[in-house]
Amino acid sequence: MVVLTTPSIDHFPIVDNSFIDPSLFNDVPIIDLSEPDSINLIVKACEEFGFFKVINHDVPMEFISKLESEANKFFSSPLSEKLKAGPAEPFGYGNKQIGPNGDIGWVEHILVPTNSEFNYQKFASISSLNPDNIRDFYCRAAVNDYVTEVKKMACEVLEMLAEGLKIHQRNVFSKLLMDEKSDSVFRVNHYASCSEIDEFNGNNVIGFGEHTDPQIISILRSNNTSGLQILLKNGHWISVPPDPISFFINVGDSLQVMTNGRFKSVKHRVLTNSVKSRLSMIYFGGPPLNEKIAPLPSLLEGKDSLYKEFTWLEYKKSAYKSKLADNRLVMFEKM
Ligand code: GA4
Repeated sequence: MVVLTTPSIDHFPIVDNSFIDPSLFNDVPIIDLSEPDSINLIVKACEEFGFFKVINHDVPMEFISKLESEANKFFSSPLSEKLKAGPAEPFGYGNKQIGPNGDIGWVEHILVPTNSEFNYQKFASISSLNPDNIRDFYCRAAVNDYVTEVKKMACEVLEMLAEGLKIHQRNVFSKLLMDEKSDSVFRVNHYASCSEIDEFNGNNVIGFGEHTDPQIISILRSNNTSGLQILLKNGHWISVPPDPISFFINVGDSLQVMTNGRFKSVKHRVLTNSVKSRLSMIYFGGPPLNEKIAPLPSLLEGKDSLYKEFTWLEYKKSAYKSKLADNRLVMFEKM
């Protein structure tokens, strides 16, 4: 039997509200996918913020709503049911624990692999996970329909980026997500409303601590509850107004490397809400494990690479040894 011990509320990381800029980030770059002129805007957004919002996408609202209702059903089911998805190692159900190195947050989540190559049986033999339970969530939750559409949109965005960067091969980034061995993952986070924040004089309990995403690109959709913040270059954390009919996209560490630092992988975090619960679903588009991650030659423009060469597997292994807030790219930077 899996025993899940959850840390007591006094051990949760909090944010001192006096350091938070109360204004909302109303200048979040908005990319209209039905607008051909958006290519330059998208490049600019990746350079300035590593973050933008996408509207007029073709992901059917019915897939989004179906998955949202399945996810709500899953998270409101008894703990004993949720535990059947297996402990998050890393795939499965996690409650308050983030990653294997002691990070905690006011969140429960489920993480599933997305590639067709993934062999549940083989995975089960190297972990304590029952493959039927996680496969059950995967099917029940209509993840497949949703992920197929979101991945299509992610590829479209990556192809616009390649074009905006004047890279000859338009699918240079998207082919990594399309590869049947692509190591992309899908996560649903549920942040229950956290009334305990009163004990901290109104300071917010952290749902998911500050971090950058290791992959190429992350596509996030949330319900109408706020909580997501991004770190601006001026060092201010700023709250992103929620928008359940749009997607928020951020540059991951791997795309930062492939563009030799021209695009920035944005630091972000999630604060809990005292009244409403937040549900977010994120598709993390990653390359195959054996893929070499290095700046694209056409983007070097005679300059040296800022990074030592590494494979995605090497990066991933080192990421799983790190703490959430660590800068995972430093050890791959050239002196
Ligand atoms: C952050 C982005 C994704 O949620 C994730 C996370 C992963 C995990 O929770 O298993 C990590 C974290 C994330 C980065 C550093 C390592 C790995 C927890 C952690 C401490 C699924 C991912 O790919 O990297």
